[in-house]
Amino acid sequence: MIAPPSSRRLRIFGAATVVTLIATYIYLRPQWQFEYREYYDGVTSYFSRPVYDNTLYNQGNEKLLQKQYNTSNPCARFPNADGIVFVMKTGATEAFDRVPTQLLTTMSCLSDSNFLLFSDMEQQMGPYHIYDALSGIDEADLARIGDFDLYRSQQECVVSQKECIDTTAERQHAWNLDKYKFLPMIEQTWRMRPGHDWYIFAEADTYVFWANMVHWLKKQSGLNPREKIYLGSRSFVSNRPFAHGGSGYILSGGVLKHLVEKHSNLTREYTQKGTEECCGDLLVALALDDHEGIKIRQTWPMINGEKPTTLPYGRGHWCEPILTMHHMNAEEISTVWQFEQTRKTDRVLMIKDLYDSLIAPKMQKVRENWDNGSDDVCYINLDPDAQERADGHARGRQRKEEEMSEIEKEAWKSPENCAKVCESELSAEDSDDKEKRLNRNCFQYRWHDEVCCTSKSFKFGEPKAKPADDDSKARWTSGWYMEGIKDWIDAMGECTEPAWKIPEL
Ligand SMILES: *[C@@H]1O[C@H](CO)[C@@H](O)[C@H](O)[C@H]1NC(C)=O
Ligand SMILES: *[C@@H]1O[C@H](CO)[C@@H](O)[C@H](O)[C@H]1NC(C)=O
Ligand SMILES: CC(=O)N[C@H]1CO[C@H](CO)[C@@H](O)[C@@H]1O
Repeated sequence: MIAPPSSRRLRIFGAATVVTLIATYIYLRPQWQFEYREYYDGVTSYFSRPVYDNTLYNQGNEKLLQKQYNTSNPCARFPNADGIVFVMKTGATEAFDRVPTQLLTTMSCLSDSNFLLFSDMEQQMGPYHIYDALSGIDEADLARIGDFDLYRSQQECVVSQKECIDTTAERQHAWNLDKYKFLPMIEQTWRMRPGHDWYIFAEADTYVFWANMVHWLKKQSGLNPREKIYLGSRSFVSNRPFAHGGSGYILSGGVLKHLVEKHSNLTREYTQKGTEECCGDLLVALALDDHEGIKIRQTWPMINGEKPTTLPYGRGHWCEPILTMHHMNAEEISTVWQFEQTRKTDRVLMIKDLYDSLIAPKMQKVRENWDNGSDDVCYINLDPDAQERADGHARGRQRKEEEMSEIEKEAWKSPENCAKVCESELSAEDSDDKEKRLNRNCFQYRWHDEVCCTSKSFKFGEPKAKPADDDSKARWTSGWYMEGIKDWIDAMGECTEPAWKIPEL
């Protein structure tokens, strides 16, 4: 049967239309996709609004912070970190609690070749790989040394670590395992990322101020990375100095190259030493001393073990730029990142800037059930019972009775009496002498159970549990002498130049 001409024409036309449509589709497809993407991006950014109210913007910091947080270009102010490798060490029992926030904030502008993640187990976190620092430990050592038991139970876990390991109960074991990671991690770092200028080693609760860090290492410090250099915040274990690990420490490419390439037995040697020593950061110092003959150069307070709420603001902690902080929980990391992102200035970030923007707006005269860490000078009821109840640290910081003023003698009696100690110290109106104003010794106090302690710096501190019975003696009361703090800040004036620390031996 032959179809009528009209229907045949229709079929030819139909076929031609289909071919044309396919050809047009193939031809236009990339553009369509591209346009679709742009349209999609426009829609998401319209609906998800990358500009928010800045939750840190408060009465008291309006001049310092932007009212809004524009999240659309987080890396705009991020420095060029070429030549720097950042190595973060964590543990399988904590990695998922701490690392994701770091990746979302401080590490979000580092390129993959700029950082490495190490733990005591190989894990994958989204697109990021966490390497097992202990993978190269000798089998015999693993079997022989009891500290590796946790390492094995982590690997034997067939569900998530949280379901196998009781993190609180295993805290000490996790700590004991931690020290064995340091030297193998240093070796693997050089093998995986050789030939860079600087290697920054830190932990998952360390905060790095990247703008300051890169500026200082590359431009300000005058340090030559081809020399053998070891920088950090100095601690001691039985008189042996080392860079405190949690604050972060820095090795030059020069020393790392020599240490790793010239000494093939480091992991075995310091696994054995690990059984005799407390901590891995100490082992690093021992290895550098034994094999390279170098010691830590003190870089504190720029490399710092405190955080905004525990920093002792005052002399030596004001115009100094800050490079790192420690004991930062995930929320605190996010907060400080947001602070860096919403500052109104690009000027070098000094310790005073943390106080001005994050702490000052929250300062008040008194806080109940609060510990502000006052512990420089203490006044305790001389009654033997009260002396017995006080902790050893406070007892050791008591002023001699014959050196006390009348106000100081009564300070232990109540929080109000304790507050008078700082108030009685020379105030601004009493002196035009700037040096005297800067030398103020009493900024804050804490009272608890007939113990009054004061501090020569001002710190914010943290809540302290309310006592079970409503015994007012058991309550922790903290207070700040706001006039004294204000007077000291006025006497300091503006920090015209950041007080960069020159690392010293
Ligand atoms: C947010 O930042 C982006 C990129 O820097 C800019 O294009 C945009 O205009 C900013 N938005 C607002 C509301 O300031
Ligand atoms: C490597 O170090 C271990 C532990 O200190 C030691 O027992 C061993 O003899 C060393 N091996 C070599 C080849 O030096
Ligand atoms: C800010 C500060 O130093 N806080 C301290 C308060 O006191 C406790 C001990 O009770 C310390 O652990 C904190 O570091």
